Amino acid sequence: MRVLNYIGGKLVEPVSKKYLPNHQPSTGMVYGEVPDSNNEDLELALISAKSAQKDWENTPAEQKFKVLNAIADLIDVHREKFALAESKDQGKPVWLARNEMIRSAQNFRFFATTAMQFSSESHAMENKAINYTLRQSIGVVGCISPWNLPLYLFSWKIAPALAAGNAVIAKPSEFTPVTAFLLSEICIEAGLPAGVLNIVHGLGPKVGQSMVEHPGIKAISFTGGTTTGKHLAATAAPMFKKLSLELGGKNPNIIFADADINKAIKTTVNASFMNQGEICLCGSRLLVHASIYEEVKAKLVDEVLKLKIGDPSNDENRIGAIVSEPHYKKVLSYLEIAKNEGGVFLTGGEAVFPEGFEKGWYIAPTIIEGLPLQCRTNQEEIFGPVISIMKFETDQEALELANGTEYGLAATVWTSNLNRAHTLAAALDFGIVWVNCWLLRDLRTPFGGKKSSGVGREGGLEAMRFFTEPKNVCIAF
Ligand code: TXE
Repeated sequence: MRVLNYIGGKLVEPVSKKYLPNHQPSTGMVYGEVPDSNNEDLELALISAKSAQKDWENTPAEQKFKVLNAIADLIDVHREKFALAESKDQGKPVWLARNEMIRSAQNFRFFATTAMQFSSESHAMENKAINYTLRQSIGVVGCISPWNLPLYLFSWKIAPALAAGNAVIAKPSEFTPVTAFLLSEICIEAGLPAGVLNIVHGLGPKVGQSMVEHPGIKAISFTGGTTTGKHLAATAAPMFKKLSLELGGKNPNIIFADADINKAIKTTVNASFMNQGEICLCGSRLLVHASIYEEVKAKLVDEVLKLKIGDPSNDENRIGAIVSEPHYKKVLSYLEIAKNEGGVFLTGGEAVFPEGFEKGWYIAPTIIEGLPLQCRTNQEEIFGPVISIMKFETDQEALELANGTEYGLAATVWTSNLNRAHTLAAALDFGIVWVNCWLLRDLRTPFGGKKSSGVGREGGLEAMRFFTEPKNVCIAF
């Protein structure tokens, strides 16, 4: 399949006519190509975005609602096609891709209604004056998204950016471009005005970097690795560009002795290994109270050994393929690091070669124990089907272990003690805390992390605030 750019309302080839190979992770084979866009493509996207932006900003909210809603409906109509494409492109099981397509449509639907509801504040000064805040569109904004939840995270950025009246230049990951391409076809069908959304495919360090450097793009919403995020921040800072960065995590999943252990284990299997562990919210450090450590360990190992790995199109498989060869090698290198650090492997620890898919990139779900907090396995984001399990004695120790990395994205706490839940929720140094659940998402809530997990928040009104500039108007009586 040949992916095309979406510029000025049309599907177009890159100016250079150069393409990059696109691989199917489950087989390791090249099955398509993606534009290797450069500055010329970006300039064309900018011209089209700039010429469309004011009209889009001034389009009545109800009309914006209708178009964004139509996009959502069309994703629903084509859900199976999208899910199959996402699974083929990313390596995730199709059953999981189906859920993500539902949520991608929900993102558009949610921000369609937000376009209708978004309002600003006014501040009256007794008898002197009234202030009101105009929330104006920024202009042309950039959205750069990763390969782990391709359409879901792409739509999570684009929908609010459009709802807030901006024109968007978006770059999906070069590893997983296909559903963004299918989305561009849908945008045409839904009647999104030409130029309002432009999708430019290509390499992060090339066309992605140009987007961040370009003074014509006034804000960048980025989800990806922390190293890339740091680089983006340094590039954008001299221009005082508005930035929202959703970066990596090393999330703790804490199980106390008073928890509903069976429920905690069931959810922990998902929290650890869903999407091959390639979700920034996955709990990669399992912290268990010493009194239940052996029980939790045994039950968890039991459950994880039941997880089937292989062909993502087979609904019986819970674990699919790792997204790309470089990432596969990176995860395997961390297994070596863990071995060298003295980690004991309770499950997995190696690549898997399912029958008929021997050239694909599969790694067995891996549980490691016996490593201290201060080691690379417990400090660095691996972003694969790998977790480390540690024990603690006191609440204070659990808190110190949980907070003891440079990351601060999400923490999960399993307890039936209300006091403990509230105390920890307040003390955990994370942007998101789940109590007795994981990945339970309400799209209205702020989403994002602290420390090296990023700056800014997405979700609900936070996203609308990011994609608008507040202007105070003070009118004296
Ligand atoms: O992501 P990159 P990579 C983590 C995970 C993973 C690591 C590296 O630990 O192993 O990051 O993954 C674009 N200017 N996460 O290197 O590079 C790129 O094209 C502008 C966590 O594959 O961050 C893609 O569209 N853009 C994460 C996007 O950035 C650039 C999800 C993300 O790619 C660019 C993915 C540049 N200089 C990886 N360089 C999460 N938080 O969910 C790259 N890009």
